[in-house]
Amino acid sequence: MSLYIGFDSSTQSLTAVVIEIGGHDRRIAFEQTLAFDETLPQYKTRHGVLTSDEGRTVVAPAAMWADALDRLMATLAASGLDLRDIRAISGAGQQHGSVYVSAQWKSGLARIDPERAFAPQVAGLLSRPVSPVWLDCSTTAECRSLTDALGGDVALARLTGSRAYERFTAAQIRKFASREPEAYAGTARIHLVSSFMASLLIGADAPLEPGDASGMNLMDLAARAWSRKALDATAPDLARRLPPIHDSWTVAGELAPYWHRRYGFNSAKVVTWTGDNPSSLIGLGLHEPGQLAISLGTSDTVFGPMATPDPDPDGAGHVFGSPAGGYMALTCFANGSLARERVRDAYRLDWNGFSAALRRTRAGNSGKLMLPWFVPEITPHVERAGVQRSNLDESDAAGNVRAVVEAQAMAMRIHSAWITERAKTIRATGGAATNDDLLQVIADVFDAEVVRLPTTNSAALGAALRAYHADRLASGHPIPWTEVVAGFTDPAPGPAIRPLRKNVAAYEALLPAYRTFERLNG
Ligand code: XUL
Repeated sequence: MSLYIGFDSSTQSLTAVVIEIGGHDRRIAFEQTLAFDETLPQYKTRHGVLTSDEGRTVVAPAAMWADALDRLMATLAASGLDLRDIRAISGAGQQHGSVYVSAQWKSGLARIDPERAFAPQVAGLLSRPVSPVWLDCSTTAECRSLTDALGGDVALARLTGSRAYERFTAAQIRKFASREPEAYAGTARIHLVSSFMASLLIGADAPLEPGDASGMNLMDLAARAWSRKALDATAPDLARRLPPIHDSWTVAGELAPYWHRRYGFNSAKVVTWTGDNPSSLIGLGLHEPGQLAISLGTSDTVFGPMATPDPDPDGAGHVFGSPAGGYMALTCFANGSLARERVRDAYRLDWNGFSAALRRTRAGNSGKLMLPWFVPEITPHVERAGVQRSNLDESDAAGNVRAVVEAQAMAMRIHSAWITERAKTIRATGGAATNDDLLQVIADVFDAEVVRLPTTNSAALGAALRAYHADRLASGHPIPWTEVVAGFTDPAPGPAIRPLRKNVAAYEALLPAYRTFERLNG
């Protein structure tokens, strides 16, 4: 039996999924999530982040992520799994977020003391205690400067896969370097969440890989290497502060002595971590262009594999490197579960009540529309939060529930047409993918069958599968991706959610009105 651990360090939680592989026997042996707000209240986060009063600056304490890793490793060690069977570990991080560490980082990491608490020792190695995360939208001015320096939106998207985005790491680094030059000067390394977490596991500086590095506006996407032009336009002397970019299947190192001494782990390979969406691509078993997935998490994302790196002609979506090689296309919506929760809470519902409201109302919502921009929106680009309603009374609880879900599904359909015009099947993942009524709206709006996999933790599963793939490669027995994912990414038994003819027709009729409403306000 061999065990492979996959982590997902996401916005609101850290998840571990362990897969067990023995010949043709394959199963998920362990799955657990640690929610930051509840388990680590001392960091005072709400939904995993610290948000400024005006809502545009959004950060998280990097020490909290280290603390969560330490606790989940302790849970894994006590779970009854045979630690001697763990062959490799990998992970996924929320994309774009950056961690700033001092010149003591490398030597300090190697000397982390198993007799003392982990997180405070890591905190002592940071040059900036908080990390800007993907919800931050405070860098519009920096985006403009970068765009100008790199020849405009289209040129920047051709070079890096995306036009300049507030949450992307280049704009965040530029803001930090210009507003806090001393702290920038004291920063020896800038990690992404993914490479920071991998570094903690190996007790040394871990590399990046093309999947997550392509969320920075700094990587030449075709060359899979840093773009000197983009680096120069971002901040002084940036090249030496960034980790190297290696292949996604690179073994970053071995599990550090801290983990052996503190919790009794044996040696295991640690494979370079990637971003959460690229990891989900693997965890959902997507390998052919034309396939499509929807992830319903803190953010909602629509993504799929892509053969060539052709940027979104509308400039809203992104092309990332795929951790399996090749590329992936993605469109991201900031108002995902946060917006659904805001509507649920505004009408004092629980998720059952939310679903009941969906069942009580009809597809098309009698023309009642909402633009659910509870926080500034990424797609379409909306700088200031503000919910808009059309034909919809705020006091109409069920109407508002249906309106938020329909708006999200219609926005996803419109803004993912550049990825694939017609997907017959959509793979759904993320926390809200357990809700059949919500998935029915997606099936009807896309006129596509929606399937689920046995776990909604596809980013963590993808990480465990990447660990398996890299372990086979490193031991001289490589296997193709179809064989890596076999038995883990087949749709869950039970009926798929099929589009209902009359609902499909209702949305075909409503889509133009929604599109106009969005254009006028976005
Ligand atoms: C993708 C994005 C989000 C985060 C969420 O571009 O910003 O989906 O990766 O963790």
